[in-house]
Amino acid sequence: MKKLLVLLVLFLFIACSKQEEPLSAPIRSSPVPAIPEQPDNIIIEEPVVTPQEQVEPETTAVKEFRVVASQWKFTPNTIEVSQGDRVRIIAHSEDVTHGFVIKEYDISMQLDDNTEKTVEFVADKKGTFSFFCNIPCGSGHGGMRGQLIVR
Ligand SMILES: [Cu+2]
Repeated sequence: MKKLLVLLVLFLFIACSKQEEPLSAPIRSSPVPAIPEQPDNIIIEEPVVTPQEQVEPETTAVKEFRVVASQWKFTPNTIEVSQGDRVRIIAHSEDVTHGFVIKEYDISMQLDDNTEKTVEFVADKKGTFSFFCNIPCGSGHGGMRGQLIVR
């Protein structure tokens, strides 16, 4: 009888300890695979975001123009942009000191011989605007003009 009782107690003890194992086992196994899966997903999503960021600078790209001033003209003498464009004008003189002025955009640069000057602005006003030399540079100074066209 004692052996039977000992066996019964042992059986119950084993039965009870087996019930505890399945409870603790899933808790340990489930968080372990879940943690590496999440960082993997985040890493995969990040390169997808990067190409979208590369698209944005294209739409807000700067439209750059290089203007050469010389007696008595600007080359090119017409600059065409769209309203809202960010415009960069890099200008220099090939000979004597000239000016580069667009009154409506508050732009005024003195262009000394072979020294580049840069101005950047947003073409927010539509229309045709004259640019001209405002520094007396010789007999043709008065006709030294060009135009900025904002469509
Ligand atoms: Cu001039």
